[in-house]
Amino acid sequence: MGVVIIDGSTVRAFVGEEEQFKKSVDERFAALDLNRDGVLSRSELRKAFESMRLIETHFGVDVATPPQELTRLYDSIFERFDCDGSGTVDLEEFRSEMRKIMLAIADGLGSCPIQMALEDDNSSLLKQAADLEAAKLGGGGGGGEAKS
Ligand SMILES: [Ca+2]
Repeated sequence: MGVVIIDGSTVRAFVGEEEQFKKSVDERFAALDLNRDGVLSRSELRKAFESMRLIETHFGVDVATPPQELTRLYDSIFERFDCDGSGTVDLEEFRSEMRKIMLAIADGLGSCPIQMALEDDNSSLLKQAADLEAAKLGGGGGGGEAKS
């Protein structure tokens, strides 16, 4: 369990690193595809959001939300991901929706840094965003100043 400080620009910079972001999202996808059929089912995606804890922290929904409410919420998330209505989420759909979600989080955070307690979970995208920024700051003279 660690604490990181992130704001909108941290998250946006992470999403902006095309290759790194894609790699992170792809790894996430692979980890979530429990039965390894190359697509995410409704329950696989639900597990993903439960583990990312985005619902509790960023969708304005109380943690004590009744289970049927949560199910409805997760269903609506699934339908957002499943653009073509195929009943499963493929890698392309996952990538594009994760990008939108991360950017929405970035907008939500704005320039107001928040402290986040993160589980010891290296697959957390927000933690990776914070790590990326830390690596840049600590990298020392590598150029590549953040542009705004
Ligand atoms: Ca699957």
